[in-house]
Amino acid sequence: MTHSMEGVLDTAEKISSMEIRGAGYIGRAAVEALRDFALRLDTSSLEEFNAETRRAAEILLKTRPTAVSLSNAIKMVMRYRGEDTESALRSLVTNANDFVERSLKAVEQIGMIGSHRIRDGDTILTHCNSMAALSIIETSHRAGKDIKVIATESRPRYQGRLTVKMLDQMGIKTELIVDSAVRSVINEVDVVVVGADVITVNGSLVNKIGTAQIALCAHEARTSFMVAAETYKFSPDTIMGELVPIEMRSSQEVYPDMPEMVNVTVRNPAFDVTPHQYIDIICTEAGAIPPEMSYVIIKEKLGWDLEES
Ligand code: RI2
Repeated sequence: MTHSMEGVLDTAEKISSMEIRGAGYIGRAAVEALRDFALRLDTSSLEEFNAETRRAAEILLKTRPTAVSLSNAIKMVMRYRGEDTESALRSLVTNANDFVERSLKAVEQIGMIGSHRIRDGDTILTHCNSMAALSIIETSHRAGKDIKVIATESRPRYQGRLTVKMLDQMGIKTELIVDSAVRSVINEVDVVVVGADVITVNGSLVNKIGTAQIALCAHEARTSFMVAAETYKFSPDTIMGELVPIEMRSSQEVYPDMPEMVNVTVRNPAFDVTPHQYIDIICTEAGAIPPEMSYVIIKEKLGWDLEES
């Protein structure tokens, strides 16, 4: 093994343990690790360069199974071309830097586009900790709209605590609730805004566990449900009929010092699926779309074609 694989393994470990988390953030971190690995590769053989970068890409891909941002980001970088190692490296580095730049810009654009749907005086409910969703909230606040946020804890990892801290720093009035309090507060909510780990070809959303229950509740209460998703959160594999794998995480996250029991196990799915019927709009950097338009995003924005799948 080349010595420089260390950085890749380190980033892979941080993504698996969720020290680095959030669908967009893991995509950017993986791409940066892959780029830095390629830059340190000491070889003049293009064959070796290709094999080594592929090996690094595979390690990074295996870290978290659900978020398609990871595989889309890595695929974009691995589309590099070159007739020798020098030009291949240049192309790979350009792809990686472009992805990071476009990804950060997308979060900003989503904030601007989504904020048009937030009215002065609105109460927004959010779940987990999504940079794209927070961008919509922050942009609305900066535009001078008087908004209030209700944030769920998002057990078992409590990403809601990160969210309320960020909202506090933005100067936005925020209330933290336990996940099971959503039904009790939904009639005070004007719009639910959440992020995305995956959008499927039919416009369904895979996001932090609990999202589907919130959507059901919002639907019953006639409350708008908005998703903030960069175009690289859309899944080309779902065009091929593939189902999105749902990551199962350790029981320790749910019940750390669980006493020994014979008949009890803990199930800890990290994500769930919200049917597209419960989604009013998906805000992407390419515009606000109805979920039914997801196919167009996959075809046109991700440059998907059959051969690649
Ligand atoms: P951004 C998170 O997953 C949540 O599911 C959140 O909605 C999603 O990433 C999107 O985050 P986790 O990594 O890309 O906490 O919008 O499991 O930041």
